Parts: sequence; structure tokens; C-alpha cells
Amino acid sequence: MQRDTTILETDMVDSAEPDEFEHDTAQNEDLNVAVFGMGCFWTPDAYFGVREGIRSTMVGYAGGEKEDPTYHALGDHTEVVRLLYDADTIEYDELLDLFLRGHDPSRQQKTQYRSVVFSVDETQAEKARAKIESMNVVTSVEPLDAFYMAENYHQKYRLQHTPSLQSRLKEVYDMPSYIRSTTVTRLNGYVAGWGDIDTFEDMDGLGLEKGLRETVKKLYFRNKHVSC
Ligand code: MHO
Repeated sequence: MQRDTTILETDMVDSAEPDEFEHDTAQNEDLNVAVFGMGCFWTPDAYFGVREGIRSTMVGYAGGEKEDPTYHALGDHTEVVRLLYDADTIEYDELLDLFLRGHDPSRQQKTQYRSVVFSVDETQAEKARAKIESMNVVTSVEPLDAFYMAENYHQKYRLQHTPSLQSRLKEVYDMPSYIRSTTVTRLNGYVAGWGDIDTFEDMDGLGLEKGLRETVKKLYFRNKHVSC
């Protein structure tokens, strides 16, 4: 299989300016980062993407020694989701609870899919350790050394496999903006059946045409919590 040559740098994505949908505008305030390994990364990308306070998600690789890992040459890395979140709306502790509920942390997995909290500072590490201390889990807590963004075709995977929505979104977003967009992040979760469909109804900022909103709803019910 041909190697994806359009891999984007994290910085490029974080600073990309989405242009059209209203819901994307207020993104310039300070956001926090959280990184979790919890199995195949398509699932947490969607699972976290619908939560209030999550501004965007990105999937990638972390935790190993190998430089510049790719999906097909992963080395000793683990698949992870990287969240940009607004700490005034959702606390790290709540993210940890979602993390623990969003996969089976008691199950030993191979390196690619292991259960791991990658902390970006000592406060996160302490919170994570305190939370799992009394639990019967295999989850490890490790400092995040490097995060390698995964190939574009892994980002917002569920949505990228929804052609009708995808073609409309591609008219609006280039790839960095697409990955960073809160709208796209939410939609990727909804089409995988996560979140509260009533919240979606209330989201007037999404700016999607009626037909496409119907598509999202249909997929939401059909795909209820689809996982890898
Ligand atoms: N079973 C999945 C895993 C994908 S993943 C991003 C597949 O190969 O289709 O690890």
C-alpha cells in the first residue's frame, strides 16, 4: 500500500483557521491537551468528539522509541487520541472517567492497543495515578514524550467514510482545518452513534443543510456506538 505523504504537523493543525461553519469560530482561547491510549484510535476519536468542552480530536502514535512511526511501521508505539479541551467546561478528572469507561482497562492488550494515560504535566500524572490507584486495571501512566500525528486517512475515520457528508465538508475545509474543526469533530462522533442526538438538534451553529442533518441522524441511530 502506498504511504500517505500528506501527513500534517500537529502545530499546523492546531493553528489552522477553519473558515465557514459558525461553530468553529471561537477557537483561539487557551486550550489544554490530553492524550489517551485505549485501543484502536478510531473509537475514542468519535467517543470523545461529541463531548462538551472537547474542541477537537486528533489520532496518532505515542509511547515508543521508534522515530516517525506510521500505521504500517508502528514499532513500539501505541495508538492514541489527542484531545484539545477547554478546562473551564470539562475537567481532566472527567476526561479520565470517560477514558476509563470508554474501553476495558482491565484487559492486557498488545502494545499497539494498550491502556495508557500520557500525561502532559505532573498535575495530570498525579490525577491519573490517584484515580486508578484503587482500581483493578492494567492502565499505565506515562509522561508524553512525543506525539506523532497519524496519517490523514485515520483522522475522523467514521466521517471520512460517509461520502455524502464528506463531499460537502471538503468544499469548506482543507485537511488541517478539517481535523481541527469542532464541527467536524462532533459530526465524526454523531455518525458513529455517540452523544446525545438532542444536543445535535440544538446545535444551530453546525450550519448543515437539512438533507445532511437527516443523514447524520440516520447514521447516529444505525451506527449506535460503532467501534473498530
Ligand atoms: N481492526 C481494525 C483496526 C484498525 S486500527 C486503526 C482494522 O484493521 O480495520 O488499529
